[in-house]
Amino acid sequence: MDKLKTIFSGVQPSGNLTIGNYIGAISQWSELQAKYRCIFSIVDYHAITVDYEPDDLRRRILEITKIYLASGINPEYSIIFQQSDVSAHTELAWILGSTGAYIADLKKMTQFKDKAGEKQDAVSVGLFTYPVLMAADILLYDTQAVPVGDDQKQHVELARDIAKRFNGQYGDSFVVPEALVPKEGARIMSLTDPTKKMSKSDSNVNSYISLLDNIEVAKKKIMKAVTDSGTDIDYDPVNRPALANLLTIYARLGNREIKRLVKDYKGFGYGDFKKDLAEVVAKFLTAFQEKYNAISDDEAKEVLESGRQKAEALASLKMEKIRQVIGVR
Ligand code: ATP
Ligand code: LTN
Repeated sequence: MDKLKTIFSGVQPSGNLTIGNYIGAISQWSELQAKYRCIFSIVDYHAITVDYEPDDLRRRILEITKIYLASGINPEYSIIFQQSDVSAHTELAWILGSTGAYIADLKKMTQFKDKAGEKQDAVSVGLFTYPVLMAADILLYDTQAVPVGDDQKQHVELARDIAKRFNGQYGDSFVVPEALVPKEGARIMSLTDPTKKMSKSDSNVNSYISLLDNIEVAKKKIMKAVTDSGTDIDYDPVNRPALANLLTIYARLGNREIKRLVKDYKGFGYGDFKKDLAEVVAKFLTAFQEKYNAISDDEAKEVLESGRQKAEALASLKMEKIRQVIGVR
């Protein structure tokens, strides 16, 4: 029998998850779990690389666990666990940081450049070495594919390079992973500025729709979303990126094809389109939040504990091999 392909992905508990996170990453995951061995982590050690409040972090870890469950990730098929529960992640990150990862690579990372901005020397070392911990997350489980949004492709590429270098130096030890990016919706843009990606840490709350937003608030955000010049409904990401973004959201949350939407809205204007989109978003959020609210904290904690045991078992086997090949055993 073929060895089952392994899928690994994660989200940092660093803000209110948005429909961008859902469309770009999480919605793919539940589809994959029927066919592959899937491991989904709440990557809490990534979330401490920028300013945060410990109480918020604690609350968000459970919140994201519930969001995974409400998105259809089934703990009977998939492993759901908290990164800090399996210390092999930070151990392997140290090893990779000392072997396959180079400073020159990390300096090229767009996310680091964006987040550090002008003050590249005054941010935490963790923000800089963040992709090495991410590579450890992935490589630890012999992952073949990593379902993520477009912005994380570069980090997965780096994990590939790190794996190849390590394998070159110590012999075949890691599977070289690939990013799995959705064809449509890999980069949902901000509702207030279609040149920026929708981000849960944006200071302007109107730029994103959180999965847990109040329904009326979410509808207003859609109605207020910026649009391009023009009046008809057409899909043209280059010249009309704001409308293209709204069409993508409509298609993905409303289960419709963009081509079909463009046909259906022939003769209608932005106002009608946005009103319908607000309803599609409201319907999606209502159903999502109903599932989310039905999950208790205790249930989420149990899921994390059972995931911890499974992930720990896989990770400790792998670490034993890695310790041997690098010569500390
Ligand atoms: P932050 O802006 O706080 O860094 P984020 O919103 O980018 O956070 P992450 O935790 O970094 O969220 O990302 C979780 C997953 O969601 C990743 O796979 C990422 O590629 C995906 N993702 C994030 N934002 C978007 C977006 N706007 N469109 C599509 N996918 C996205
Ligand atoms: N950096 C990712 C979160 C992340 C991740 C991972 C994603 C950490 N480790 C491993 C996939 C696989 C982000 O979305 N910001």
